[in-house]
Amino acid sequence: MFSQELLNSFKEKITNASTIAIFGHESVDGDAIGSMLWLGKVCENLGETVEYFTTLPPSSSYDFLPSIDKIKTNFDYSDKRDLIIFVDFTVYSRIKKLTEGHESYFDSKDKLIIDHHLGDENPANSIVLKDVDAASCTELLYEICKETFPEHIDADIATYRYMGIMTDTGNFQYEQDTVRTMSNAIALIKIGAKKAWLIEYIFNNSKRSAIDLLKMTTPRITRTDNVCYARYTVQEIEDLWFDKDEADIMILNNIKPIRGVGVFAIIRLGTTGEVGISLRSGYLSDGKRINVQQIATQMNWGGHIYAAGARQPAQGDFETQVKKIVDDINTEIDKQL
Ligand SMILES: [Mn+2]
Repeated sequence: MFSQELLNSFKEKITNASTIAIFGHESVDGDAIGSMLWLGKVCENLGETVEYFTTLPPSSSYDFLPSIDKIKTNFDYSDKRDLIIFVDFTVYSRIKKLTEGHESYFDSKDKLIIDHHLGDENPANSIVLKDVDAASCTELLYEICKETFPEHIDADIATYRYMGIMTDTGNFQYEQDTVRTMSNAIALIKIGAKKAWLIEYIFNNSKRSAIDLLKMTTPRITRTDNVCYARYTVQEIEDLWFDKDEADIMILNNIKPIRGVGVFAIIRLGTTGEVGISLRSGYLSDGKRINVQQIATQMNWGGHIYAAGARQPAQGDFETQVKKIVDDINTEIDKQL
């Protein structure tokens, strides 16, 4: 846990601010959304003005959350904000669309950063609370908040925090310290976190066009050596009213239980000339697991040991690029075997 000094400065920064902008990383997930909305609610409870930003709108799978429409993608760089908070990421490049060309604006602002990702350099003028052993940023925020704003943990906030723990651990599959994560989850349930409601909307709420999505993507499922993968273009799935988060869950739910595969990958061609790659660690026949965080780091991004992501510019024919990516993943897997 953090030093009392660091916790005090966290509390001081938030208490003394009056206009706060909270940022979540690109392609916000349940953990980033949960972290933004709950920390924002604490600040709102303290009477502060809070705005919420990320680079792309959240997946429509989060539309059920009451405050989701508070998250905006257009930031106006005004001087009125006296505190900027990054949750679930550390470096500017994770919100590149908002920071590029505006580095001096962000450098000059007081920043609080709460994160659980490895290996990032801290930006100027920031107080950083980082614990890479935390299974989710919301879990970390819960532990920080218990020490700093215990009177502000209510059932709504507990629900946001539980959502982050639940989604980042794949509903308690990926945590590294189970006692820590389960203890935090139980504490949140006691405060009133709506577990059944979250499960209903996050895990059991797919659209009927999922049938067409599965018909399209299932024949494409391929295994090459230690990688099982599927590909799609974002245009294809948008035609079926899906976004990438929803599509990935549908596809991964079907292939991830398969034993004897090192890595599951979804490779998608975006509409803006980028190829995105989602990686999940499987179980090899001997039970060994591959560190996909390490693979993603070699491919330009990162994440966590059992779930990570990467991206690269689209180059030429998509299917040829997919095969090359799969070869690269297999090469990285071989280094770990
Ligand atoms: Mn996270």
